[in-house]
Amino acid sequence: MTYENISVEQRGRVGWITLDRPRALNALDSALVDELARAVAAFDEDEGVGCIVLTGSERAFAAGADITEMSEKSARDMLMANPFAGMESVARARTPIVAAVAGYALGGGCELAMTCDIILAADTATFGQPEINLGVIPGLGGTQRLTRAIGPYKAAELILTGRMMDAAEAERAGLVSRVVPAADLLDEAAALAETIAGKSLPVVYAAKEAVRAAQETTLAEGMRFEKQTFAALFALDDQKEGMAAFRAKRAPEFRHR
Ligand code: CO8
Repeated sequence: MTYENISVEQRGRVGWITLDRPRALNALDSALVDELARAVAAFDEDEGVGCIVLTGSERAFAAGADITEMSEKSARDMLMANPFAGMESVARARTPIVAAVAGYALGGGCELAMTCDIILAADTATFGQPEINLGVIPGLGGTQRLTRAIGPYKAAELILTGRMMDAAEAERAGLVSRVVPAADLLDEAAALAETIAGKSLPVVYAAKEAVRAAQETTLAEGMRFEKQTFAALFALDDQKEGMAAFRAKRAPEFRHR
């Protein structure tokens, strides 16, 4: 597959997707989002890939949806032909996705990072939902995912004012799992992704799905889902291997698939 707005590479069991539209700070236009959706789907279908890293440039992970492309659209255009439908397929991926964020992650860029499972931030990262300054509100999950991630009061402040937060504040707020020096971001993301990709793939899928369920269901439903999934994993060779390895005091050798 050829891409114009992203670059794609597989290193071992990790799939790398780099947003590469520097002239617009990786702003998400429909062409970029389509390519991103295709690349994620291709890695997601490949059992040789156990984790995906999504990153941008040193200056910007993504500075939002493309304002130039959007500015003249009508309400009808936006309702009838969602140009960002591809974001939903990123959100649906079974494979865990690590967002490695340096520079701006604003608007749709922050929302794209929140579509991923883990957000690792360089100390240069800046997060925000500045749509209010454009006369709109977040439209790709910002009002929902940011609110669940950092709580309603801080999310309201950011969404109502358009204020940006730096990496340290984002980590304190719980949006970011870890902040690392910018120069180490890709190495840290690689190490994290390789660790995940070294686990049993069906168990990783199950763990991701269960954590996602916590965002979408009630506690009672989520607990039921977890209990069923936990029990079902005892049908896998990898459960037998993981527990046998523990008892034999050796490292497990998961079959991965
Ligand atoms: N869209 C299009 N072009 C952009 C965007 C963007 N979001 N962000 C930056 N660019 C372009 C600039 O226009 C500029 O282009 P040019 O050189 O041709 O003038 C180039 O990138 C470099 O940007 P700046 O010169 O502005 O760089 P600065 O370092 O001065 O500023 C900022 C960097 C602060 C990131 C600034 O560019 C900025 O504020 N960008 C816009 C951020 C923003 O408002 N993002 C939210 C967009 S709206 C959104 O994401 C809603 C998504 C919901 C969609 C729902 C659909 C159903």
